[in-house]
Amino acid sequence: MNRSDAVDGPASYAVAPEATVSDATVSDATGTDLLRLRRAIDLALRSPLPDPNPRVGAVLVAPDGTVVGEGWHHGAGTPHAEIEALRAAGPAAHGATAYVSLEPCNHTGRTGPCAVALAEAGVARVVFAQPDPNPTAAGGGDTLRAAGIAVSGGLLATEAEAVNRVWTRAVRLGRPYVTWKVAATLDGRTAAADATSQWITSPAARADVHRLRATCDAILVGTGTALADDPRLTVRDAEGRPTGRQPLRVVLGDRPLPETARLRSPEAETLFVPDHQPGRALAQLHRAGIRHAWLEGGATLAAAFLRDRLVDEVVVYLAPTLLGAGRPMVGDLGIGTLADAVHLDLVDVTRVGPDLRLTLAPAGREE
Ligand code: AOF
Ligand code: ZN
Repeated sequence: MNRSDAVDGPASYAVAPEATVSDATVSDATGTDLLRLRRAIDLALRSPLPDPNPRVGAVLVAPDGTVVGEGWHHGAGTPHAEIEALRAAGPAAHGATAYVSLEPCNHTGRTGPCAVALAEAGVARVVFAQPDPNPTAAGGGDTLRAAGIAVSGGLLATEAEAVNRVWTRAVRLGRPYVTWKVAATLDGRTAAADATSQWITSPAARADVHRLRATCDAILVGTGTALADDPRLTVRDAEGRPTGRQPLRVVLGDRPLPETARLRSPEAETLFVPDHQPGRALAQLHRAGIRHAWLEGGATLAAAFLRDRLVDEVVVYLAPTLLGAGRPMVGDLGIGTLADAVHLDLVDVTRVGPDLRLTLAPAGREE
């Protein structure tokens, strides 16, 4: 597996697992278990992104070591990875060991509980990686144990969690993971004094933005920026044509947009959220299945999210240019003295054409 593909966003770090697993369960595992589980994690990478549901893979192995079934989740509303693998295995699932990248679910949601399906298929043992952080679905490991099935949980949990870095944090917080993206000059300007703002960064940096936008469920913009810049906020190719599935465009604020606004174009869906309170707006988006929100503008909206500690990641494209005057990168944060500065940890620095892409995370953030 290409490690850089393992994470579901630009950052190359993994979030530490919250649930701890006793040494007893992990020490039951063998080297073969690790190989099989790695295969399940590789299969999880085939699951679609973005999606309201996690990316999950499963492998069923007969007692003689033959792989009898594999599966991965194809997106919200479709069968879970375990069910895909059970269907592929048929009767051969009896007596097999199931390797799953996420703890089998315990609930009836869009589909039935996988823990019960595995037990009914006669699986002898279950090895899973990441414990399920979703309170509604967790507890599958205990259900399987109660059914007399041997269970090992938590192996390769950090690796499995990296595949669902954004989903995991969103589920724990009950709100979308927020990436604030900004493109600025070296002196932190996003527009010149006359308000011209196209194009501060290079075509290479803009292509990179479109690649990352495509991994998000929604793109957020304030009405101020929507009125000033008339953005399209779509995912486009180098020729400017919209490509494939488009993230939901979310316009936050109560200033009306003209009928001719590009955000009203049919090339992508747009949701208007007049609520001024970012926390409530995010809760509404979470209920709508949005797990990754990409915050694009502008300075006032970004400041509101930062003040409310609702930014999980910052992606800054820095152009090697100076303006000396013009629109600032971020609005008033209510900070009067250096001691109150917002600190960010630098997670990644990548050169993109003539520009730099910095990926940062709020310092000292609790997971
Ligand atoms: C998945 N795919 O392969 C597994 C999941 O909305 P539902 O009913 O499909 O349930 C989603 C929850 O089920 C999800 O949040 C996670 O906790 C659990 N396991 N989900 O979408 C899978 N194994
Ligand atoms: Zn399930």
